Amino acid sequence: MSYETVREADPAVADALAGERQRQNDTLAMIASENHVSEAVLEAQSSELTNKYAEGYPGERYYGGCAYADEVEQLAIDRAKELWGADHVNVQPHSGTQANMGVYLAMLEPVDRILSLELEHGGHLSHGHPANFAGKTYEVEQYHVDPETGYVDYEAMREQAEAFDPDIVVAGYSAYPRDIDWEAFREAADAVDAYLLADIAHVTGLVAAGVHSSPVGVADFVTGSTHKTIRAGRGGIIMCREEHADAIDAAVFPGGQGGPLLHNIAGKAVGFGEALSPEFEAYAQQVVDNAAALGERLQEHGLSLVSGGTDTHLVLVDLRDSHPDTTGKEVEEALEEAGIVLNANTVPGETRSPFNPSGIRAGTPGLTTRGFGEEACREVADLIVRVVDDPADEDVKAEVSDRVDELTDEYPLYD
Ligand code: DSN
Repeated sequence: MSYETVREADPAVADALAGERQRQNDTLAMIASENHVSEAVLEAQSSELTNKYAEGYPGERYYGGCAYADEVEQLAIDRAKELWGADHVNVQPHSGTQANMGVYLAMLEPVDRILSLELEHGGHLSHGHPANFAGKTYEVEQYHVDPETGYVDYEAMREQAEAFDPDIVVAGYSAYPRDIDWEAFREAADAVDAYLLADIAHVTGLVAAGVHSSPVGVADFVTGSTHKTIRAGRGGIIMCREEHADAIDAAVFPGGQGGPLLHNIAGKAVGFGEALSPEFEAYAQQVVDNAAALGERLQEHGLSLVSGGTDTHLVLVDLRDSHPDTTGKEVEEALEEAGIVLNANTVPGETRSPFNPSGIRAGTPGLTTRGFGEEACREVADLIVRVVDDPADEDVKAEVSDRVDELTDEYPLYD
């Protein structure tokens, strides 16, 4: 996409936009929640639908002039139903957090109880962190991963559910590298007559492609974001059975949001259309294969992975065993200087502050979109380890940066 018109109108913003495009082209995006959408999704997201108000749902709007808005939203809904096999889909949530908020608003009263995974064990703020509306509005208890294995401790979660008697159990995470036993959560929720919410924000694309187990049909509600592994327009989504459709729709609008962001919904529709192609299944499988290759090579270099590996698009490195004096933030900053962008992350049993935690999280969706395969990901692991071993060494960072330049030239992104 060219920013010529923006440049004429507003050079300062055009400089920043062009700078960001260059940054994405010239660096390796390994933040596990990020990806690179297609030019078609970019174009759809910047369409004139940004001008349109369309409170309501297709065919039932509170404004005139909604014919094309209806078409676009219905396409997004229909494609999402096909992708995930859901009975009912709401594509209006502005983000994954807004999607979770929609479910809570629909099904819970203030002070009702949420049982969810603790943030530093891989959970998400919107699952009930005290700093988030969910933690302020509901009574929250959190379950954990087993400190030995790094896997969700299903037995302890089940016992905790029985003791706490939650109204909703939340499964699905932001920094958890393993597949999820949705049925175990279903049983735990059923035993205490609670709803089950599966938040598949990170793995939407993997679930759609069948390379991660699906909670659709098992959980009462499935939420997600639409710009991570699924690589569509930015925002959120809620899926549920028909019996909850009206409650969910009313909770999203007018319950928690006003006008839908139809330009983003157009991007969702285009991205979902792309994800229905056989190529997307191959992409999702490659994302998982690449993460496995990345993780294995990091382990060969002596780094510890939480849970000992990955089934998904991400690896979570606990630096405390191999590099006890190095923090995740130091590594994040040094790697960014070298052109590899990932994030410092808390790890289970964290002993440092969340601002300077003991781990790093790395994902392969962005690299895979660029065309990286397993061999290239193994080389990226080698580059990461060179920097982890000595984050202050300027010569190492310069050498890694030179190699990143070659790789980004070899696997180009946007024109
Ligand atoms: N911020 C996202 C992540 O990085 O996992 C989740 O919302």
